[in-house]
Amino acid sequence: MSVVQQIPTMCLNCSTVCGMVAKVKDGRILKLEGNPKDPNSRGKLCAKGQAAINMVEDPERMLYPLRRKGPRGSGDWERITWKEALDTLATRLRPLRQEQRPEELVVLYGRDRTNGFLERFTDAFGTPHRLGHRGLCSLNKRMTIRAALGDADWDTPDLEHTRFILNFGSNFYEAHQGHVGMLQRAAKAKRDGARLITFDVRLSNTAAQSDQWIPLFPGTDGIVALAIGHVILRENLQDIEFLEDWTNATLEEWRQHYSVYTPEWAERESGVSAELLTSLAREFASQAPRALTLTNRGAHAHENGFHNEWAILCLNALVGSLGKKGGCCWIRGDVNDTVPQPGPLPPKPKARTELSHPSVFPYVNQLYPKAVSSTIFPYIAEGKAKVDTLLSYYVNAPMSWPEGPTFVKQTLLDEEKIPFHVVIDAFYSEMAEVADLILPDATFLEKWDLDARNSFAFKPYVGLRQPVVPPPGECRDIRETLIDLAHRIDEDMAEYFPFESAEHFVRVWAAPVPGGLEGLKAEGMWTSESASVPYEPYLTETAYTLGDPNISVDEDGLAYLRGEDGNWSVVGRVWKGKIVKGFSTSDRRFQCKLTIPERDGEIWPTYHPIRSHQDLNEEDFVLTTFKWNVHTQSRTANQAWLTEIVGDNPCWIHPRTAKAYGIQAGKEFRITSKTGELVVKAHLTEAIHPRVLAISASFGHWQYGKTAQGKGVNPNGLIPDWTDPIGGGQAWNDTVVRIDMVAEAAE
Ligand SMILES: Nc1nc2c(c(=O)[nH]1)N[C@H]1C(S)=C(S)[C@@H](COP(=O)(O)OP(=O)(O)OC[C@H]3O[C@@H](n4cnc5c(=O)[nH]c(N)nc54)[C@H](O)[C@@H]3O)O[C@H]1N2
Ligand SMILES: Nc1nc2c(c(=O)[nH]1)N[C@H]1C(S)=C(S)[C@@H](COP(=O)(O)OP(=O)(O)OC[C@H]3O[C@@H](n4cnc5c(=O)[nH]c(N)nc54)[C@H](O)[C@@H]3O)O[C@H]1N2
Ligand code: SF4
Ligand SMILES: [Mo]
Repeated sequence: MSVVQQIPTMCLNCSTVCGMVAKVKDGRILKLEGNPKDPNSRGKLCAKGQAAINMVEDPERMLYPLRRKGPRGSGDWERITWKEALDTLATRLRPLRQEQRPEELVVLYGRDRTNGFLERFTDAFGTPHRLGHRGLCSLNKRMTIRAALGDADWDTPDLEHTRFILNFGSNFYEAHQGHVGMLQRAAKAKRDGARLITFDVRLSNTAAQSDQWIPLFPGTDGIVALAIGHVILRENLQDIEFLEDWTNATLEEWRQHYSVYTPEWAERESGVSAELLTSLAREFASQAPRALTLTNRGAHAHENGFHNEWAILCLNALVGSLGKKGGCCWIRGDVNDTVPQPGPLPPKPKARTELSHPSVFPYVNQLYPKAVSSTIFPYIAEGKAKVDTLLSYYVNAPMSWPEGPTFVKQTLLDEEKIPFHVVIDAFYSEMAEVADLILPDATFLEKWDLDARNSFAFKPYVGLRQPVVPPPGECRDIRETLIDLAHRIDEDMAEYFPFESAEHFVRVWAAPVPGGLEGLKAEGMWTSESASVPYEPYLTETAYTLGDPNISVDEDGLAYLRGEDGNWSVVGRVWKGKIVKGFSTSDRRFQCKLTIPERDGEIWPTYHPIRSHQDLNEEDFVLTTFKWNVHTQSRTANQAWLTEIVGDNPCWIHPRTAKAYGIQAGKEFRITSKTGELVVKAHLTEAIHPRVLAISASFGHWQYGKTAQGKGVNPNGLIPDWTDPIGGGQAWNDTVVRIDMVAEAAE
């Protein structure tokens, strides 16, 4: 009699990477459940995680390597062997190295979570072009946190212990990176009496679970935050000690900068009443330090996103809740911080190109190189970068890039600009459609990884992703594909891939984890109990003492150590007679002022109105696109259990707006923008700002299998490629659209 095996692994139906246990019988997955040993998700899985069985069993999986027969994009393919496929690719790539032009290999990746393996490949190859989707996703926020705090590029709010949450455009009950860990802690805090206030242009499921939903005009989160700061300072509610000791300005300077941002000005811009903003400021300060802000793409996916994020982060500094219990905290979350990549590691390519370091984004190049995404396709199209081969992995640019179905798809079809395109995918995606060679990947339930993310338990941990069923057909784990490819390219590359299989690689990588790979195979997770991160990490004492002849302190309290070469380097700040670590910034304090290459002099968080919103007419609206709890951007649309829950994306429109245009519920209408037009179905709802139209992402596939096709619309043709000039993030939520006409009634 066959038994049911319980195999721990990690979900990857989105990038939250929850610990999971697969119940498997006779080589089939019966059920996917949460792994209670995951300190972050604590045994919970969302609907997407549970539905991942649909992904594994998708009858339209690509099972064999395919080579294009007809013109690119024609859909005419022939099956080839792995040997032919990898030999073709190696033969194409080898000369790029031999002829010293390795940068002509461009690797584009999405939310792949190979956590360093793809980088090993591009580094060993010698190309600086390992380019991702970060600029489409979270770059403005990460830039702000890195610039102002320095220690991390992401916040980990201490939701469990908080009393008050001011949420600016994070939909953490259904999206946000890490929401399964977040929302259960926020829900507990709410049960314990905490209040949650959500600013959103739409009544998201998070707004619906909040004590108050405050609709605001798009792109105005920054001035709302600045006005809340204004009230805090005007009414003397700030944490003076924190400001004076741990920010790089005096209270007087803070007061001066914030004096112009009156709640009345914020009301005129955002539509949120001055009275409400004043009372929120008082409540936020009165609950501090157990008060925090939350943000995500609602606040930062704008051309002023960097400043918005910064203004919001500064609220935590103002009331002294940075790094405090129940406040705005942070912890590094990369698995490589806990278990470093095994050697031998290739050197980092030194070349910098316009594609890897676009010169119009000097601050991004300084703080977060290779992260601007919106320049990739325009620069390739304009010939600013010479491409020989594009290798795409886990990314569906024609679906999910701005102008994806139009300009991006056309660029991908251009065989002069992109002579060869190889796609590693598990499904026949819109990216695979425009490939020359397709290599079938194993899905996450069939492959190996170590993974982790910033933990809301504030404990570093390591999780294992292991195959719970074998890959079907000839599908292969990408690690094995890349090991094999490296060995076929040349001996020098092979040197960095001394691994027999993906399992062998992960075994070597996991060796430093207590119990090693075998321990992880049994438990799925290892959590470090000793290294739990304390509150106030900036007060951590260093090993240096005042009076040491090799230590010198300047008039500003910065402590320097004289190295063996005689040079002095900053090691901390003097605080209450000790040398403490401080923040990882140039002067070891939180930065409310910054010097950036784009501007002369110092800048503070400032309100920059969205330029295209300045002279909107009556008939102009702002388009928002958003994520549902049961879908990921483009990978879940073929998972039938999920499309049964949400299988369409009509356009949210306020009934007053609809009435003015004669649009009825369920009927079609046309919207246009400067880059495209789209016919959508109307979803009439008061749960949206009257000046906003909202369409969810995840639909409108024209490939990706029968379940995905024919459902909803893809709004990305409407959304121009437009970027925050400082943060480098795509301004998704600024798009101006018009209601053009009322089309024929839908069926
Ligand atoms: N279910 C699900 N979860 C996911 C993902 C997924 O695809 N699906 N993807 C993961 C990834 S990669 C990401 S980046 C995160 C994104 O996570 P979030 O940023 O939390 O989600 P979004 O839906 O992109 O945007 C959040 C909200 O911003 C609102 N909004 C739009 N404009 C404004 C504005 O001007 N001001 C304010 N205050 N709000 C505004 C939208 O209505 C929306 O509700 O989610 C992660 N988790
Ligand atoms: N309009 C609009 N556009 C957006 C957003 C939005 O909110 N609105 N959000 C943006 C954000 S935040 C992000 S992060 C991006 C994400 O955009 P994408 O990176 O395109 O989205 P994913 O859902 O991660 O799916 C990527 C692709 O990975 C492939 N895939 C799925 N499973 C596997 C597998 O097992 N192996 C391999 N090799 N490939 C697989 C599939 O082709 C899938 O389409 O989209 C951005 N685009
Ligand atoms: S949030 Fe859901 S889809 Fe994302 S990793 Fe966790 S269970 Fe999987
Ligand atoms: Mo994202």
